[in-house]
Amino acid sequence: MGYEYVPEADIWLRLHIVPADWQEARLRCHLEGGVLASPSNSALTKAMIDMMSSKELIMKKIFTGIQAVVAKGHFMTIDGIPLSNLSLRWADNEPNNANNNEDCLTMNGESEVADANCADVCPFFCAKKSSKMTVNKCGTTDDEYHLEPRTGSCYKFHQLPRTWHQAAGACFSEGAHLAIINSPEESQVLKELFAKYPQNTLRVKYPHVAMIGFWDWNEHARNGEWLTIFGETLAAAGFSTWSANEPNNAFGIEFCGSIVRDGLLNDFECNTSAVFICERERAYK
Ligand SMILES: [Ca+2]
Ligand SMILES: [Ca+2]
Ligand SMILES: [Ca+2]
Repeated sequence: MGYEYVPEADIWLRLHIVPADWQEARLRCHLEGGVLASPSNSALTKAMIDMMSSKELIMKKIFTGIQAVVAKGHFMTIDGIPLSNLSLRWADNEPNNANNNEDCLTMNGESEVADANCADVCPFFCAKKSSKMTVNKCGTTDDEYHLEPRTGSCYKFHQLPRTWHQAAGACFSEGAHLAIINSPEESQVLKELFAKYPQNTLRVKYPHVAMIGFWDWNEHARNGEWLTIFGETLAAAGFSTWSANEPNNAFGIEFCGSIVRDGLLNDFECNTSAVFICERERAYK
C-alpha cells in the first residue's frame, strides 16, 4: 500500500508525490485510514525529510497536517496539537499570511515551515498508527472486507456516502476498486450484501442506490457508452442487466453506475453522494 514503517516513531508513513490541495490531501489520507502527517516529533520529521530527499522532493514543499482551523494564525495539527508545542523553525520571512489567505502549513526539505494558501497544491504524507497492520485473508488490514466464496472476491460496503469519483478513489486507496459485476451470481451477492443495510438504516438521500464500478465514459456526448472502470463493456465484463426502466438518465445527469436493491444496474448522478461497494480481488494489489 506504499507505506513505510518508521521504527523510531512507531508509525507508518506514505509519501504522496502527486500534489493535491490541502483538503484533498486530508481526504486522501482519511480514505486510506490514516491522517495527513505533521512533523510532530523529531523522529517523524527526520523520516519525512529522508523520504523527501530519496524522491528528490527536497527542493519542494510538502503540505503538513497543520492548519489554522479556528482562528488566523492559531495553527494546530489534525489531531489537535498546537504549533507552539512543536519545535519547528519558520522559513525566512514566514509566516507572512500573504493576501491574508494562508491557513495551511508547508514544510521544506530543511524542515522549515511556512504558512501557505490551502488551495495551493503540494505533495504530502499520510501517517498510520502501527497497531492495525495485521493482514487478513482478503490480503488487507481492513477487516471490513469479507471474502465471498461464490465469487472469490472480498467486498466492503461503505455506509458513509460519497460522490462516485470520491467513492472510486476510496476503493483504490484501500487496494480495491468499485465493485464490478462479472456474473449473475455476483449480482446476487451484491444484492444480498446491500440487503444487510436496510433503507431505514442508511443516512443518505437515496438509500436504494449503491454505487459500483461502471460509468458512461462519454458523458459529455451523452451517448451511453457504459464501461467498467477498467474499460470493458458491461457485456464483456459478464453482466449487463439493467433494473426496470433503467438507464433512464433522470434529469439528464446520470452518468455513473450503481445497483439498486434488486441487484440490477442503474444509472445515477455522479455528483450526488451515495453508499458504495468496493471489491478486492485477491490477485488485485
Ligand atoms: Ca507564507
Ligand atoms: Ca467482480
Ligand atoms: Ca437511473
